[in-house]
Amino acid sequence: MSDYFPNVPKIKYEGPDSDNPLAFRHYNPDEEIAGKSMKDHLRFGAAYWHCMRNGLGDPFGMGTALMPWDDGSESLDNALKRIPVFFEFLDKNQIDYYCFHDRDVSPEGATWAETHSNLEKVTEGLKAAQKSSGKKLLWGTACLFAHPRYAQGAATSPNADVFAYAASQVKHALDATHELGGAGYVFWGGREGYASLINTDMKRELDHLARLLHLAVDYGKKIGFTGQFYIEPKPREPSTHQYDSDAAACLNFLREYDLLDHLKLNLETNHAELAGHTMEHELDVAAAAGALGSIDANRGDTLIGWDTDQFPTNLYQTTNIMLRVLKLNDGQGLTTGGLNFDAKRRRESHLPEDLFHAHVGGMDAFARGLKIAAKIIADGRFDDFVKKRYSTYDSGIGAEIEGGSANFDTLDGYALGIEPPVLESGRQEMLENLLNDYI
Ligand code: XUL
Ligand code: CO
Repeated sequence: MSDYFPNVPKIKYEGPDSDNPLAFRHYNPDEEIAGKSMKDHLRFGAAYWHCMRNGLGDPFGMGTALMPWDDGSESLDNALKRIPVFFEFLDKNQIDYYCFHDRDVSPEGATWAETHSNLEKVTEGLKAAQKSSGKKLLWGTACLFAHPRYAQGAATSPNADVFAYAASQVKHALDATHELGGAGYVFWGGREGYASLINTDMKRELDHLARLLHLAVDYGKKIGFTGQFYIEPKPREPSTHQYDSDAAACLNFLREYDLLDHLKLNLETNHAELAGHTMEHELDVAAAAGALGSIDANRGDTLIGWDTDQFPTNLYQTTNIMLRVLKLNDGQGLTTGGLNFDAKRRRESHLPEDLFHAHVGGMDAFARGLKIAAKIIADGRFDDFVKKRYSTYDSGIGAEIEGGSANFDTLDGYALGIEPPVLESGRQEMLENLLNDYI
């Protein structure tokens, strides 16, 4: 194998006492936690767009990232040359999965037909790299937001020819995802929203967005794609209002348009925060609807109001996420989904090896979250507390309310016959202290 990262050895688990910054101190891929290896619980993925295509520019300045393997061109040749670099990175960092947008891996051509043929050629290259490395595709997606043709939306553009382009692009991105054995396919509606209602027919735009998703589901069936479709909520950026603004808005949309059987949610921490929620709120909303599918692992910055896509390092967040992941699907955890690092280095961290420091830190933060969450669940103190808090619904009048046999007349009679309710303490502070003990 060629060596694009000569300063970086293969990252190994060295245990908590290691002072080697390019070693895992907590992520030990084959170690069993709660009946499963860490790598099978965590299903880490890397984002092609951030690792290979993000030059680390910001609104005030150009990119800083050094990528000596990249000639800076939008040629097919350059696209093909990035593949071995990315797979060397995955191998050295012990990351089993990856995710991509069609336009990250493969450039637009001079014609639309050439654009499709570029993607087919790159897909062949990715397939060969997957085969020789054993790495897998967690999900693919189409970039329906960067090109100027999508300035007014893709599926929600007022222009039907743009809808046709978007459909055509998704068709080919799905073909590529299917060819690569992708476990999923994501829709993130980057431009599916509005800049102003003054010129917008919202109902028609939502109908069109649902139409595109139905067409994708139908086409997936036609080609035998058995992966999971996801929709990724995010508010605020880049439109004034995004139709997929948070988990609840996505679920309502999916229900209204009969799509809930076909799509789950891919939830991202920074997006939850921009929506004014915690990530655990978003996870609980999705899980309650049976629609929690996959996770884009990152974090925001409370002092900055945009999607900073920082690498996850906050142990409270990783613990809270893993508490929910461990309970998912009756304790099976993530099935088709994974923890995809939709995260980028800071503009100051411009050297190739910073990619590794970033991912090692994120993986160790989630490994610790996993271990802490497994211990919390095994001890059962939080679960017991919450169960007891609702125990008045386990029998008597509570069971009648939950079971549906109580009505206003019986509840009125019951309330008249008892002493005024006496509440138990919610004990929030005691539980927060307990959480600190585990962390
Ligand atoms: C944008 C974002 C996307 C999706 C995939 O904020 O998170 O990169 O994850 O389109
Ligand atoms: Co994302």
